[in-house]
Amino acid sequence: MPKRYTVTSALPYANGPLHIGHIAGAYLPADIFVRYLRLRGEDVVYVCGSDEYGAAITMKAQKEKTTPRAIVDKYHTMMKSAFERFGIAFDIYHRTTEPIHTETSQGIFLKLYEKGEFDEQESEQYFDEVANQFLADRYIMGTCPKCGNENAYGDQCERCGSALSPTDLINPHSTLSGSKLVLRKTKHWYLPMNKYESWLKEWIVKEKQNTWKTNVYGQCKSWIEGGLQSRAMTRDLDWGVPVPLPNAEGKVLYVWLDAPIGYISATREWAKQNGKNWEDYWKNPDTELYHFVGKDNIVFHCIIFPIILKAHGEFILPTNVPANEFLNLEGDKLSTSRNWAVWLHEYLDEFPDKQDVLRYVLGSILPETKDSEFTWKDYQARNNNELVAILGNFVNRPNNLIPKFFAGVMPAQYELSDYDKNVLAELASYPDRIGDLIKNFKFRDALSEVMNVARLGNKYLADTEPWKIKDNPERIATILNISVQIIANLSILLKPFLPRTAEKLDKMLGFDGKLTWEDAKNTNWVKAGTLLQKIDLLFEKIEDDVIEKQIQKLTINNQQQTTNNQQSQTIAMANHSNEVKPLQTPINYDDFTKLDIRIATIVAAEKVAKANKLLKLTLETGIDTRIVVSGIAEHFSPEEVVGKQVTLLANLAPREIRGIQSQGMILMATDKDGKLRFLQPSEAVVNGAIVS
Ligand code: B3M
Ligand code: ZN
Repeated sequence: MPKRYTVTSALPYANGPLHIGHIAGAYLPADIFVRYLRLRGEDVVYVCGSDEYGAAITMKAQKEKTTPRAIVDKYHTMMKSAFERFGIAFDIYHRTTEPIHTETSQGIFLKLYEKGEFDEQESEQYFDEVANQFLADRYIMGTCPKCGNENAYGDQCERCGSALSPTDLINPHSTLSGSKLVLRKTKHWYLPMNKYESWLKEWIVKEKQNTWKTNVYGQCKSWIEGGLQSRAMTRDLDWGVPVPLPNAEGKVLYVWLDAPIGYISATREWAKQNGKNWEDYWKNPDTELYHFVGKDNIVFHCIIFPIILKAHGEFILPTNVPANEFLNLEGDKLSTSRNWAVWLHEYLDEFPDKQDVLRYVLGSILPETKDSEFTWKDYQARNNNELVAILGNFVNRPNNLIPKFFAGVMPAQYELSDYDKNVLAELASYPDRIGDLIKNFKFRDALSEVMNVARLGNKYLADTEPWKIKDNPERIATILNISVQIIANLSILLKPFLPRTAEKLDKMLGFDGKLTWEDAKNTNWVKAGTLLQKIDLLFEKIEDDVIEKQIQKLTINNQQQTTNNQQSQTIAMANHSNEVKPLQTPINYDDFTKLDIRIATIVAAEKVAKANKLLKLTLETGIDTRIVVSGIAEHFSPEEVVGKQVTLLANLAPREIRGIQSQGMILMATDKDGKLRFLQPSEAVVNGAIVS
């Protein structure tokens, strides 16, 4: 009897594209797990979809000056296609804006409401009188009470990392309208999580100690032991699943309530389309439920969602939540806002045939127990030294030799040496070992064991050297037969990890694809006489220039983004400051053309004796090398200005300052706190370039 499994991967927010950190966190591990279970003949449903509600979406819409609907449509389409192209084998990729999701989540909310599981509470929350709405924490900005950062958010200060709530902020204001905020009463439905503490102590702290990963178990334990608080399950927002109660206008379900219910609605939709009963997958206690997520989602999947399922009363609870840690990139955290990422869709555009290379590299470095790191050089090394040199090389030998010696027909096995027998016995031991590793979420080790099968094959051929054997065709036949048995089993063992490569091997061996994991224990099942197909090289070497280009691209993207971010910050700050001086009397164009403004480079700088404010600067202007005395010594040291390009009013009549002839004036911007900033071209230009 097959066992029934429901497997989920976190629903990604539809507010941006997917990057390799997402993939390594919640998608590739689940995909390996599911493909393995399917090969075992189990009854599996693997569901996912886009998370389309919540402030993450409305903020993105505001930033892109469009509607939440346009944002979710755009990113849902983009993510769905990237997952497909990469080969994540969901049974359904759904979305939370579908009517069946509204119905499912409202149904669960109502059931809890009717059972009296919620506390109705009035509290005071910040209201924006200009935008006429209550604000999500992220829409509120103010000064951090801990570090004084003036740009802290209502939920967190990004400078000092403190978790905040909006009422902690000093001078809170709305990022929507810029206006000051007022406190207003509002009603919400709270889930009293403390009621479930003793149950969680039993269900997690006691029962899950030996089966949940230590990183997951540890986090849960400290949450539970630290005491759980009530959490509001509704929000004042206009983008979300409406609260299905009278007098709840303008209120929607908290996104972390509706999103995990998205797994259930996705299963319902899949069942409807495939003639299945969704309840088998969510209500039958024989079914095992697995949630694959990143570490920032642990609490929601291990504590909050299980409380909801438990409170509802009809659902099964997760057997395991094998959360991963984070993946870093080239020595730094992956970051969407800094554009420090390898974007999945861009990778697939640039390397349309290298899905398996990325699966292999990510599979080898999955952050299973601690954060790990992707670098392009490592990507190149793993491709060239492992995929090409071990797996590709091994397969290619029989692929070339059998057409040459046996006209492409699978040769027979004759008498086996002890060495042959040992190799076959070792081969037969892999499927159980690899299967156990997969079941225990040790995907890295499992993948490296699969590579050991290819290593075994390489060693076997290097030891037996069939190409050197003279006058013993039976021995050559036997060796090549055994090599093909190794390839055949590899084709099965590779399926969960590198599905496209496995398909190529199936093609070589003429398989029809109906193989099971158990078949890989048989070491003599490719029959003599089978016509084998010669296939192209499985992998190709990746050259340095390809890798250099990717590394450069990262740096360029990141710099562009930093400049964009600075510009928007500058605009935001300028808009906020009320100390901007009024405009001066208008001038005409001729007045302006009298000014000769140039870009020049500071090539030397020193302090002017007995003058605190003055620096003597030597400038390369393109026309000449000249001295300018500038009143910036309190803001910059001589060392830090040398090498800077600056904007110079070049035709200001020379004048003597402290006995030095100063020829021109450096133009500076004065910030609201009085700090001086250079005006620089966005990219270096020639000295003498005219500013007009
Ligand atoms: N969308 C958060 C995230 O993307 C959230 C996951 C929902 S899973 C139900 O990290
Ligand atoms: Zn702070």
